[in-house]
This record gives sequence, structure tokens and C-alpha cells, in this order.
Amino acid sequence: MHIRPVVVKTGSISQKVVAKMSELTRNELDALRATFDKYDRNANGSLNWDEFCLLLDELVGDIPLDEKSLAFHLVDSNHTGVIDFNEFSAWWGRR
Ligand SMILES: [Ca+2]
Repeated sequence: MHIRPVVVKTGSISQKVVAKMSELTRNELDALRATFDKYDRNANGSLNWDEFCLLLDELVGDIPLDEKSLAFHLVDSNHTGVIDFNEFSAWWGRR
């Protein structure tokens, strides 16, 4: 199974990036969790800016820095400065 992020590469990253969590199967949730944990390098349960950039670099590809920054702030929907699993799954799980 391949779970791909919803990221538009042209133009601005829109609200499409941040969407409410759709219905996910157990397997999809497990895959999301594995992806999240892989990039949560210090295993503190959230993705910081550096960790999020690494995820984007490896899984999404070449994105301008300003779009990375915009994406980070959109995904960090409660504005804590880090991305927790709920925020991550809401973003990533939307297809
Ligand atoms: Ca972390």
C-alpha cells in the first residue's frame, strides 16, 4: 500500500493539504503511524520543523522553502510549533 500526501506542487499549498481525517482502515492507520514514527527521529511523539522537512524531502520531493513553511503551519493546525499524530493523520490521511 502506498499512502501519498496531498500536496499540490504548483501554486500555493491550499486548504486541501489540511483536511479533516477521513475514514481510514486499520491498515491505513498502521501505515500512517509507521510513517510518522519513522520521521519522529527523537521519538517524542511529534514532528518538529526539521523532521517535517525531512519527511517532505523524502516523500514529496523538491518543494520551495516557503511552501514547506506554509505546509508546516497549515498542518500544525493548533499552532503548537510541532506536528502531532492527529495533525499528521488529518493531513496525510486525506486522499
Ligand atoms: Ca519529534
